[in-house]
Amino acid sequence: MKSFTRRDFGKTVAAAAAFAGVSLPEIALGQPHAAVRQYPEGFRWGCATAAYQIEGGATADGRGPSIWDTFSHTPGITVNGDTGDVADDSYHLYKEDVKLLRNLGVSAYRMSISWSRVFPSGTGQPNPLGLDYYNRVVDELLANKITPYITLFHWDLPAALPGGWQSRDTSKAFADYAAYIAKHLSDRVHHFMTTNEFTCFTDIGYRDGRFAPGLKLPAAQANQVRHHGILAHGLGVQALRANAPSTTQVGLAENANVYVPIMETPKHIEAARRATRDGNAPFLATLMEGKYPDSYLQREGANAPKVEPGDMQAIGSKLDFVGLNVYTADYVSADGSAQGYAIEPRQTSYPHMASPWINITPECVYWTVRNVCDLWKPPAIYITENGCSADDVVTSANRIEDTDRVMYLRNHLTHLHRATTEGYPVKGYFLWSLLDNFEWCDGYSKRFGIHYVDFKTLKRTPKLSAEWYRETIARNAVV
Ligand code: PNW
Repeated sequence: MKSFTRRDFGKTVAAAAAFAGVSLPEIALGQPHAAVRQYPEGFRWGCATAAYQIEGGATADGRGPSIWDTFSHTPGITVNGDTGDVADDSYHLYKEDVKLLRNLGVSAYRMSISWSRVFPSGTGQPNPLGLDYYNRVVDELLANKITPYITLFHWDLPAALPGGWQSRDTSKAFADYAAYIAKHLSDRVHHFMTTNEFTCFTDIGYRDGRFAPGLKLPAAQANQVRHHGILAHGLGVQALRANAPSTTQVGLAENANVYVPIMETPKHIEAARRATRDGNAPFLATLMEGKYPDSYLQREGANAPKVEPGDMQAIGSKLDFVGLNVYTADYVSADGSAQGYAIEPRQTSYPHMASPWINITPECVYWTVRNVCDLWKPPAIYITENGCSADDVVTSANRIEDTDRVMYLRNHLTHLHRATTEGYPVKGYFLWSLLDNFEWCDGYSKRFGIHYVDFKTLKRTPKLSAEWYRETIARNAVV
């Protein structure tokens, strides 16, 4: 029997409409309705990765160890004892990865530099072979008309730096490293991000002990680690500005906690705004306001960080853009309390992606932009990461039909589209991630890529989500 097609359906609908004497809008007859979610001209579509998660080549050409090398090699830390020793071997296969980017049609690529590849001891003598690798990657991207966006620090702190982020000297070493990169790459790279996700390399690494270096410091010391993290960012901004052309765009990538009002009414919107300032007090709020919010200092009391003259001026350095990494959110409501909001409890039935922490909250991309813009009015915003893990299966036809990832992406880009129509200065979107990679403590057990990687052969295969993203980029609209 002949199957009933979409065209047949269109005819049936048209016939029914004609019978009823109504005229149908074009949309009902199978016209591409994506046009209603058209992104602004010049919107930048990209993919994101990070050095330790994709490069491998852990000891190649003089690279020094980072705290993630040490941590992942510690027995019992990562799933299956996985390490980033080989990862996707992008250190050797980078040309193949740039081809993947070109086939997607992206105009931008967010990548990070392994600090200990360039400065094996974190400071002092640079390793020219390490820098050469990034010269090759940047040149390959530019030859393919892809704009590089470079993150200077995505958690892989050189292991040789005494005391790591417990030491102020590390913030200064970061500034020297930033100056060196600016001197050598800013002729071709015009967008830099200082650090990636403060809470992950400070709190989770030094207070909770779940990420490298795996410490569980008491509050006063943990707050000082936070301070050194944001100080590194500030000194890094100054170093980039002093050593790169004045047109260079400087920002950061921050996983600001996101708060979505339970209903779009004035009182709940105000609750979400207040929660955004409180929930990001030690990091984004401090950077954007150039001082620690009073409420944060009061809350921390004697455990508040020690601040030296000049610190806050560096930390409050003006940014050209704020990059937001966003995966999920909390719902908040106005509750009449002094703080003005309550965070809604999460039911056990709330849906999530393969990583249990990615509760599916597609409104997060819209509200993170709106809350951040309403509070601090940055000149430009990028979504520097958005994406999800999924339990990908390779079919006998060698296809990966990751419809759940497509569902996640389509919904998030639909909500982000709204922010662009309301005039928020969203300039681009970087999908996490270009390819499956070393997902920190989850090792290779959680796949975030839109390209499947067979970790035995390192073969890359586009998933359905890669086809979907290519179509989205080609139309500059959600499809
Ligand atoms: C981000 N959490 O990290 C990182 O920037 C990426 O390196 C990482 O691969 C990606 O998100 C996916 O996880 C996070 O547990 C890791 O809340 C974990 C959390 C948040 C962000």
